[in-house]
Amino acid sequence: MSEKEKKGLSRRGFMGATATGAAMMGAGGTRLGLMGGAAAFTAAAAPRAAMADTNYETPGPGELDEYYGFWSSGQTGEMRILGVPSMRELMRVPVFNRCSATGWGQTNESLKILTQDMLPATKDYLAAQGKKVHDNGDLHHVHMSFTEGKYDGRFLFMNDKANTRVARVRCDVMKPDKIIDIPNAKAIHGLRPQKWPRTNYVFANGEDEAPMVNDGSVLDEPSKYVNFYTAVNADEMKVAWQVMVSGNLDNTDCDYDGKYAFSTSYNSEMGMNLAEMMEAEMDHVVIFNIAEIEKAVESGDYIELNGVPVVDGRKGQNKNYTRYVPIPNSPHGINMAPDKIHLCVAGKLSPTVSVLDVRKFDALFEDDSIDPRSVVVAEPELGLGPLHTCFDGKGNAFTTLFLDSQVVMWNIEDAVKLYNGEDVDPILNKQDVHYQPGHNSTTMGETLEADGKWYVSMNKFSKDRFLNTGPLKPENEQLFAIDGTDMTLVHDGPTFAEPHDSILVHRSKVNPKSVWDRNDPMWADARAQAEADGIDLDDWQDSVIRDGNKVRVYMSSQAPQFSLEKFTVKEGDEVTVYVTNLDDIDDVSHGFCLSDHGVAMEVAPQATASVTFTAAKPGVHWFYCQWFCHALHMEMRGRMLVEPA
Ligand code: K7E
Ligand code: CUA
Repeated sequence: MSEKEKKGLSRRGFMGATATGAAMMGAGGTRLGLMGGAAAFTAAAAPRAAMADTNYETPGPGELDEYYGFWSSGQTGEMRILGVPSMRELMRVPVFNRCSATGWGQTNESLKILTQDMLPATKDYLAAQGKKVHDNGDLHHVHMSFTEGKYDGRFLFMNDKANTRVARVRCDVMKPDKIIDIPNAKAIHGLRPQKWPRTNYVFANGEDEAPMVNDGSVLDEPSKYVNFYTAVNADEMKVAWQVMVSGNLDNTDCDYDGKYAFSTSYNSEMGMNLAEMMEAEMDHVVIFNIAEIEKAVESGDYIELNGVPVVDGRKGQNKNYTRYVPIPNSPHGINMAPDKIHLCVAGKLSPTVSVLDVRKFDALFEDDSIDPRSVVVAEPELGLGPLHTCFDGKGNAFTTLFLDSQVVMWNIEDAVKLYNGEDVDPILNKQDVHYQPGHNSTTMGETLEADGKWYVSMNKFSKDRFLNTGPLKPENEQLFAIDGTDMTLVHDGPTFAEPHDSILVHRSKVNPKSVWDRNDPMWADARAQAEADGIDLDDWQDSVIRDGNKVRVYMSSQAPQFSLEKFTVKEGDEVTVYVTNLDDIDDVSHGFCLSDHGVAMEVAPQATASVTFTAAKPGVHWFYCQWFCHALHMEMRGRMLVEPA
């Protein structure tokens, strides 16, 4: 028996280094200079302390994970699905990006979702570039729809900071069904679904300030710039209302009572360069009074801008739409605890997390002479560069420390006691992570069902931790088992850009289909076109329909054959190929790839997918199935014959 086995460690347990020696180190200075941050950047590797004794089994081959992890991918623009605790990557779901494998961004079905809610100005801009859609996205935050503070397994919502969009993914098939442009706002960053009574709204932060009407009539006059907070109607995926605010907006969250949403602002100064943005010691959290804003929209106290009611919630407007709570300094993450009471705001440039008691917010709106800081009930110093906080559902919080490259576990009630002058240390544990953590998440931690079993640290840098891949290094994510106040590292692995944020959802909440329903709305247009062409999509004869210079080719796929071994078109024809996958067996996906034409798409079991292109090259062109489906997968091919014009 090996040493490892004697200790009862799992195949992953050997990585469990509980660096208790590093715990309890005091926080640094009260205010971070930029150079201090740079110096802290070169933190050494974690001290490897005693091996963990606990045996944390992760699922072996063929065993299923207990949790789904829904990951954002930052600048890659896709959503990823992982199994937790194995940390196996299960799927990549293209959303804002162009995907070679699935044809997302090329198939007619995906183009419809990507373009139908695009603003006219976006369409015009793209047309001027000879494009229909953006090829990039910056997907920071994925969150599931809620009913009464719990995940309800219907939808996932996510933002695109790069192109100011919000998307919705259907959990039944794990594909987007709505992608909308947000008017007026610039760079949607923070995003949260309403928790109570259900997700009627998705709240979305505009990060960058710009002139209210950004048509070139105002340029370098920052005093005229504004910023917008957006509430999207989550059922219709239409903007319900916006609030004009002072300062930019970073992250957002909302309460468990359905009364308030709130955002951090790291630039209350409305500065345009780094020095200006860092000037003030205090920035702020903006509190949005949902009922008051709804009343304003009903009573007409708004201006309409690009079809959206915009309520004025700027500082000094003296109305009950917003309140501004001063917070040190450039606050970033804002996270509502599942105790329904405490809101944790990470200071970023301040070593503190400010804890706000949401029960005190009513008073602020009833009497605007009350000091807004009266809602702060704790402000523990936790370490350098606090960014995001998550919860174990047992009164404890975990905050990432970007500059210290650590996670700190702390007790919320003890932090409140400390703030009230009692002699208690709220810090329970500190663990090194590798390196520079941004977001973190706990199992079910942003819901009333927070169970405090696993903790994920999403780290921006891996540095020397893996084989060198050249100047561009992978990022790193780490999984800790939580046991009381102990944290044990059980997974440590590289990922491509970028493990930005995640939610960890118990698998009982999510139940996707294995095979598409034939009548799925995804290909409603294809169905309508087929009907117009006299074809029953569920039971058709192969057809090539000519309609002027448009040609529609209908075929099916069944392993290992396409129903059409060839079709003929003329040079210059606009060709649409519809493929219906008649296989209804789990996991028998086919594809349609037309060689030398840049055309490829996925056709999962029972799906119909279509793609349109111009037959610009006379000659013989092979199409083939590009999803490995059968022993005769290579033989699954056919010819497109293009007659010269
Ligand atoms: Cu979620 Cu990076 Cu977009 Cu914090 S933000 S790290
Ligand atoms: Cu069908 Cu490969």
